[in-house]
Amino acid sequence: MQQQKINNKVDVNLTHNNLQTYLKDKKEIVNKFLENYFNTKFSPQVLHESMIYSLFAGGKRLRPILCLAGYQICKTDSQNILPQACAIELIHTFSLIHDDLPAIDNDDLRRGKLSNHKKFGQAIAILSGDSLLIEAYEMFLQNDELLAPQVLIKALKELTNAIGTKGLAAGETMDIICEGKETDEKTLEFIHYHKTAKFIQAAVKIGGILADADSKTLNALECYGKNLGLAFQIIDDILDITQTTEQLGKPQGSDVAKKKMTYPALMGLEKSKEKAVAHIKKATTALEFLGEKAFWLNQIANYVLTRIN
Ligand code: GRG
Repeated sequence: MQQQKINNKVDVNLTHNNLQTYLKDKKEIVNKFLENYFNTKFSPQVLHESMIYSLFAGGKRLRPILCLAGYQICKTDSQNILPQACAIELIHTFSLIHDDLPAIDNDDLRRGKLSNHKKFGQAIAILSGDSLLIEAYEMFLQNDELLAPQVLIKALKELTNAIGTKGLAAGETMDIICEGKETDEKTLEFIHYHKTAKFIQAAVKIGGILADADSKTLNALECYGKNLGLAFQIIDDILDITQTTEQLGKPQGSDVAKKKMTYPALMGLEKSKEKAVAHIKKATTALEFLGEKAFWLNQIANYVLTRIN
């Protein structure tokens, strides 16, 4: 095991020789925690089945991984914050289930499988989405004895702020009401920031908050997370055009079919890619003062640009 001592305080674990193994290992840790958590069946059985159907349909686990990586800037014992990191994945999965519903995006495929309502019907899909959101709060409050109460409350505020009327809910609403309309870049950035980037930003910042990072580090994580999230959504829009349904695990071209407002629609593929690159540059620049401690966050930033699904 190769370990590197950074500024006499923090050990950065460099056991992974490349990003793919790092992402794979972290994904396994997240999946194991989630499997244990949902191991006990509850009644009604169909609610449990529907929740775990979407939760274990094969997501990348990017948000919990970002949370763990944000924490590891300052501390090494990241297993202590697995409940908080994994709670973020529950909320993400809830948002995907509801996003696919006929009343919202009406998509039949998600993560390479039938979307939740196609498998279980709309009523169960709505209820299992709601249940994942609520269960996330219960999960987030696990291991609370390991964290100072003020730290946990600060992290919870960050999370709630990212998903409610100042975040996910607002972004998704704007996305829906702008469908088929000509909108400007400002509106598009509002949609992207609120429906995607703010939650990604919160994931990485919550890691920093739980590690009791200083304000300079938290500001840097905030800038990194925002720009990473904006790049992530631009690349998502590009992949919707350039990849196959098989590669995406969801219908190809669905943004175009729904006349969604996207960067490729506004400025074309090349300019969109340039914009994503510029956001990634901003994200990594924000972390420069952290040096090697930001190694994995920088690697993840490059991955966001080159991902294929
Ligand atoms: C919070 C009240 C409230 C409502 C939720 C439905 C909804 C409102 C929001 C949906 C927002 C949404 C689906 C945004 C898209 C974000 C995005 C790019 C998702 C894909 O993320 P990946 O690629 O997916 O990380 P995997 O499957 O890998 O986890």
